[in-house]
Amino acid sequence: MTTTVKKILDTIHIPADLKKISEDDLITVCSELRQEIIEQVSCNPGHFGASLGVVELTVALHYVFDTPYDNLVWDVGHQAYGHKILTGRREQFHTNRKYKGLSGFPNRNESKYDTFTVGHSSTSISAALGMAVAAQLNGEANKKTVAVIGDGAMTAGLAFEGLNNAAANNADLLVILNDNNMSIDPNVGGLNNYLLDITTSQTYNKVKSDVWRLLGKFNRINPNTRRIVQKVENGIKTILLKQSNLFEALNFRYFGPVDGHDVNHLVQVLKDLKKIPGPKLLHCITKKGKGFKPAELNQTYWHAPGKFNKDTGEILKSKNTAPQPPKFQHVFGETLVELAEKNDKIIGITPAMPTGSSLNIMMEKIPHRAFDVGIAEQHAVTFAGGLAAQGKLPFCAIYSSFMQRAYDQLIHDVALQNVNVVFCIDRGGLVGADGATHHGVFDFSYMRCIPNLTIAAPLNEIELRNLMFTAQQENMGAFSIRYPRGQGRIIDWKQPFELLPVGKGRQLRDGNQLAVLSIGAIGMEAADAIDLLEQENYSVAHYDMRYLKPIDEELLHSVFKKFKYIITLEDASIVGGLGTAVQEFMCENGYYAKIKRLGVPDSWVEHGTQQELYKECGYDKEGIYHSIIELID
Ligand SMILES: Cc1ncc(C[n+]2csc(CCOP(=O)(O)OP(=O)(O)O)c2C)c(N)n1
Repeated sequence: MTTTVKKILDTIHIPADLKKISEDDLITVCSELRQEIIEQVSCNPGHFGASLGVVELTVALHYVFDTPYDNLVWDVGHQAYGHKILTGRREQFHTNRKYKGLSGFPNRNESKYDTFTVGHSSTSISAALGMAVAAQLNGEANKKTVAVIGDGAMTAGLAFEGLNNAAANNADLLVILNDNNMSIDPNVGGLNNYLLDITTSQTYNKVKSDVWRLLGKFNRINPNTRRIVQKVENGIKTILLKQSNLFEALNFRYFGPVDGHDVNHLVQVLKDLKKIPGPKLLHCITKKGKGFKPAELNQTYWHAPGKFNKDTGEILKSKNTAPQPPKFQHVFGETLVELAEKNDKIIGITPAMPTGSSLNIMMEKIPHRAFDVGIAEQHAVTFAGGLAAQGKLPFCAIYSSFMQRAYDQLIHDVALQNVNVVFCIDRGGLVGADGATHHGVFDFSYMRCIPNLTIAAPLNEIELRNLMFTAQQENMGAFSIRYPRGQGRIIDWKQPFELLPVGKGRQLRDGNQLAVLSIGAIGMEAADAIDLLEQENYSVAHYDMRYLKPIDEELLHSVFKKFKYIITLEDASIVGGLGTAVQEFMCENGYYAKIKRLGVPDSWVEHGTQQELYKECGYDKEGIYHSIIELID
């Protein structure tokens, strides 16, 4: 007979249940929660190391604070799996990141415990401050607000804007700095060095202990004298700590560093901090991947691994050993090095995504010309503007959805300066499991209105190489090349470079009943649909526009002269992109055709596989096939 031992975790459905557990049992709860995350993510892949690193913090926070009345705000939200499991979602957790399942990030539509929908980094301090000020205005003096932010996310300007404003507001806000000395890749920059220094610095710790020793002495003298010297004492403390602590200098009370894996100590510290009003920061030291050795040892890989064996950590690879086409990201990374070796003006820039974007290839081969600037998209773009103003040619690799952060910099610091910067817009289109926060569907629309910006999107890996080759020619100005997440289709992608004239599209297939005008790699779905239609004796023409701006007007004149039915196809919002551009052209030139625009509708698309989402939006192969037939018949 087998007996199953009931876990304490089985008794916890919501944080109120957790509060019934004795403090002595919290270590066991943490160990069970950690095991649960390992088991779940091993067979249903998602973010991993970050959630393991905050298990103790998660338990301590829900133990001490009265969530959801108190506001708990997670930064980025990729570390919130433990939070999800403790807040009523353990049973559904196997649906994490799947179509119609749980979101991989905190989401306000999913749970009242998710106070803010996230996915992009560094929003937590500002959002939490907003909540704390709202509580103040509502007269809810007992309502507490906590933001949990990683050392990587803390490198963004937005985080500092929040800190700066919080100090000015004197709001009741606790910021927990979850410092694991890692972003996805190793964290970089002055702040990272500072945090390392503060953790290990003898100067800082000496100043701190001198202050406390001083205070201890004062506390032993008689009460009257003590009152008099209290002010002096506070003054000394303030001066000494402010001189040596960045957060104290910003008017935050700084506590720590503390061991973020000692759950009992965390509980005590949080209980104490709950009683202290005003802005305060608790510096916790944690280890990314804590409790799963392979994840502790290779933290970048285990940020978001595929399926793995939960006991051994062995990665479960697909059994298909046939050669695979590369990811677009890989083609970008290799091609950039190839170009940079010949063109010494080229500089590579990534805001905190060296591995994800493959800029790490250049960082390894030509380190002095490749920069990881931290989670700082705005800075990345203006930094590129500065480099370009001095004659360099920056290739700025930024994910489409993160580029949203740097809109003004794109306009003001690059396009308006009339300098040469190449934007390699990665993860363009629907990205899949990361969902609404990460879909790169707005770039065509938000870029198309910017004067002099060239906007291109390759159909395949060879075209990506050729567009990169074209963009680094003399005086190309600001040049955006966007490509999707994931694999292309061409194994033999390393072909000799070819110049692709700016503003020129091409005909992929002739036909006479209807024309499909596509841009980007999604054109391959159209090609598949047209293959099927051809077998059924339909005659459909296919044009790859290549450039959204300048758009190929000559090509469009010839299309409108010939066709009465047109489908535009883009893996992007239909508001303002290719479809809109084609309609504008039609109206301005007095043509008439029946146009169906395929792309992302004007609504939020959640998570799922890319294919599931293309289907939902009507532009997978079948969707395109049916749209064509509907229009013709
Ligand atoms: C604006 C933005 N840029 C980039 C990312 C991609 N990203 C997700 S998590 C992460 C690292 C965050 O590091 P940290 O805050 O230290 O958390 P950790 O993973 O170390 O726990 C990055 C760069 C993002 N989510 N948002």
